[in-house]
Amino acid sequence: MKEAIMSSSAMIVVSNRLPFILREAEDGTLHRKQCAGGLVTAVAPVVVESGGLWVGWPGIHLEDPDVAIPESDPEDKSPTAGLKSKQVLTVNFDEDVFDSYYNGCCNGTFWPLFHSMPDRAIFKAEHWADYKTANRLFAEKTIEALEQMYAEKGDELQLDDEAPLVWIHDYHLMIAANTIRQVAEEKNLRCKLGFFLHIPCPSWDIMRLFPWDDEILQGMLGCDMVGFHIEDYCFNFIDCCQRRLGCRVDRSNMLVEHGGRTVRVRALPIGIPYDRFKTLAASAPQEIADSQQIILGVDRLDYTKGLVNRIRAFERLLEKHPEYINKVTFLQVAVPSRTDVKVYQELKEEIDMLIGQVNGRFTTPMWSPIRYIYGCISHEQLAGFYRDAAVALVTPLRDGMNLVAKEFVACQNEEDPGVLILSPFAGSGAQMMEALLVNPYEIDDVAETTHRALTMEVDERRLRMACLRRREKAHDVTYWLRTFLKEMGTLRMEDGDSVRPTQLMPVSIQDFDEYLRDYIRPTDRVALLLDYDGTLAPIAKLPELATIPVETKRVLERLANISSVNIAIISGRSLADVRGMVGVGNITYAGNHGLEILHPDGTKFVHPVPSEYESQLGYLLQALQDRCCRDGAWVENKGVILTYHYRQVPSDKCETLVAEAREIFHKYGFAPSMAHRAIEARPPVRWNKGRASIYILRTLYGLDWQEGVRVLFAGDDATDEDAMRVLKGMAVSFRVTAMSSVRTMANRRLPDTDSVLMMLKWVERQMAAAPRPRRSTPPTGSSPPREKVLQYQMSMEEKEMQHIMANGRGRGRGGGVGTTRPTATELPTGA
Ligand code: ADQ
Repeated sequence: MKEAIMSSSAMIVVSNRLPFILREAEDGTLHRKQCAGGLVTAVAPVVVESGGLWVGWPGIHLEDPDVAIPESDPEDKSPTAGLKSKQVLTVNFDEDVFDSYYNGCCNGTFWPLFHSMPDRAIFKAEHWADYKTANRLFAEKTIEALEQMYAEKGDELQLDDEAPLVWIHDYHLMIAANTIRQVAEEKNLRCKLGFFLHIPCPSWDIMRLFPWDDEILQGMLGCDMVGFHIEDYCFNFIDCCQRRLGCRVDRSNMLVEHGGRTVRVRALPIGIPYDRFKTLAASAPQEIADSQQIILGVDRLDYTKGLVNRIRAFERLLEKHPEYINKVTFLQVAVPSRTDVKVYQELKEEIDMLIGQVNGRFTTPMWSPIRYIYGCISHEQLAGFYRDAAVALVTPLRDGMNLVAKEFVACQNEEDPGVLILSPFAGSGAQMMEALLVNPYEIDDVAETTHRALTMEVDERRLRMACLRRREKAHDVTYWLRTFLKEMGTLRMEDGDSVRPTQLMPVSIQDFDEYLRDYIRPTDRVALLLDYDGTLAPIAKLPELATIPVETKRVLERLANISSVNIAIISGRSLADVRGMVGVGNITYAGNHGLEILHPDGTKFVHPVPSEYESQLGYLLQALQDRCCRDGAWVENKGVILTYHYRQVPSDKCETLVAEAREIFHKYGFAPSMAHRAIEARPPVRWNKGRASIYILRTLYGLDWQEGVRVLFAGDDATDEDAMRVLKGMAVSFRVTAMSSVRTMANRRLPDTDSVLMMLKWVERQMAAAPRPRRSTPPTGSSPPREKVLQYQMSMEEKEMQHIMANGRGRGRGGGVGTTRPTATELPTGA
């Protein structure tokens, strides 16, 4: 086969099921059983020929998970026959977890939801938890597969081009990629990650019904490339990423920025092994009498496939065109599917009953209108049915692609072909436009279209079928694989091959036109609430090294001079520290996550902290210094907040050290707040960046600030989420993050501090468009304004907390409150 030659990488396929299932014989031995399905038909030959690996569930719960997988039967002619047992890695489950993951979440939630049938979807937190467990198990097994591949192929895989290609399939495994990526990076197992969704990707309106949709989207974005059957699904996905996650996207090049990477989104319409079906059709025995015209339906028995509507449409055809009685037969072949699920059992009963009704109503002594095969048939027999049918009714209510339509086309006789009737709600309906397209919900229309197909002149049939065949021959499964490899960058390129852009351009000022143009007009008053570290200044190894870029400082200075703009910088640093680091006049500074706020006019706000708190903090500091300041970890005392930094601790020592530190926090009565590779002790007061933001807005603009002020907030960590939550709906917020999976209340994500600079520049450009008087600026470096301290009234709750603190646990031994940390000059080489 050509496939293996074309790829420069070995391939690991990860799918819910292996391409065959295992069955136990009476004597207890295992054997393989083939099963029908789009994915297997398409991908198995590729893995076989390329000597790749396949990770999946074997179809039964094995008592011994290490039992040897049997080799295939020598008589086996299926696409998976050549797959050696050493190429297979099984994922094994606890039965209850599997049931909840597979029947509960995959088939009870995602299958109906992604097919835009939300009424049928069940949302349960337990199912979702088991889905996560299952995805983790698949990810772990994939890591084993990578290790096996590296052990066999050695260093050659380290080359960029040769890195193994991990191809994750379908809705069962939407959140496996991030775990694979993270562990593979830790273990230095280079690989490329691709995902393909075989079912439709629904619109944002439907996707958002799933309570954990952000985790699904971020899971898929863990890959380098995400593939769908058709462009419509790609645009739905891009839309979801933009609207739900706030990602920056490029629709024209189909790119999404997330977790500090650019993810390619591609339409890769699956094809069939065209030549194989053509050959099968040429030799398949004839089983249908020439005197009969056959209307054929072939499906898995599933509510998305529209079987009920199809049977009703056939009944309508016989009602309206009795001339077909005794002459036309509807042959429906249905593969049993998900037979242990109630809705599928009910569907089967409904179909049995409906077929009985129609047959009871129209059967004559020599003829019955519907023949119904409930079972799996061989591809050879299937090819014979396709070839001999006059009409194929492929009328799903919703379908990712639908391979039956393509297989039917491949099996046609060129001289006397049949007619394909196709639903526009299948992915294939978007491609195979020479078919007769019909809305499956319109029963009358389906009946009339079937009549039209049965009576279509041979010229028109030939013409339509020739176009359909040409496309399917050219865009067969090999072509699909080729486009996949090309998009993954593992195709050995030939003349004429070209690759579309794979990187988004860096964030520019124009990006903010789209985000903010409707929100901020030049005549508006604007409040900019900004975090410092990781937002205005790139994160550095030591706090004093995190300096503000000169350009950012200049823009802030100019913005601070515009009378309709107010800036507040709200940081976890102490007030004096953040003020010193930014060094721009005429703006509000808030330190210690807003516990201290200093306005440009000198008014100062200080949130009181419980009297016992400071001494308690002293004990904590001492204990941390004594026991946890090693391997590069150190403690920073910011007055009312204490931060334990472990940024420089080697990763293999981190876990133990962090656990020890957390224990000490708890021991002294502090809830450890996790920050960027740091743990903080904060006073037990209900005050955070959210409340501080509201306080600042109120002091700047008065109580009704929301009526006339446009607020922008930008921050990069969990403490900023407090502000984003409080300001939700009253501000546009940006989360600066390069992490692969982050839950955020922000409207948008930005990749880095440079993009925050672009946002500031956009505001400057926008506000500069309206002429207005400038503020008089205090000279840079002038002495700080005289401070007028505003007292804060402590609430009952805060008084209560103060009391708890004063009588609380963990009175350790005393110790001076001070700061110990390495200075910049003590940094290890290369820091
Ligand atoms: P399926 O929902 O399984 O696949 P489909 O594309 O129609 O749907 O593929 C069914 C396959 O099963 C075909 O190859 C067909 O030949 C075979 N088959 C059907 N009935 C059979 C029978 N009675 N005996 C033997 N074989 C039978 C999912 C998505 C689809 C998408 C595919 C591939 O739901 O939308 O097209 O994956 O991506």
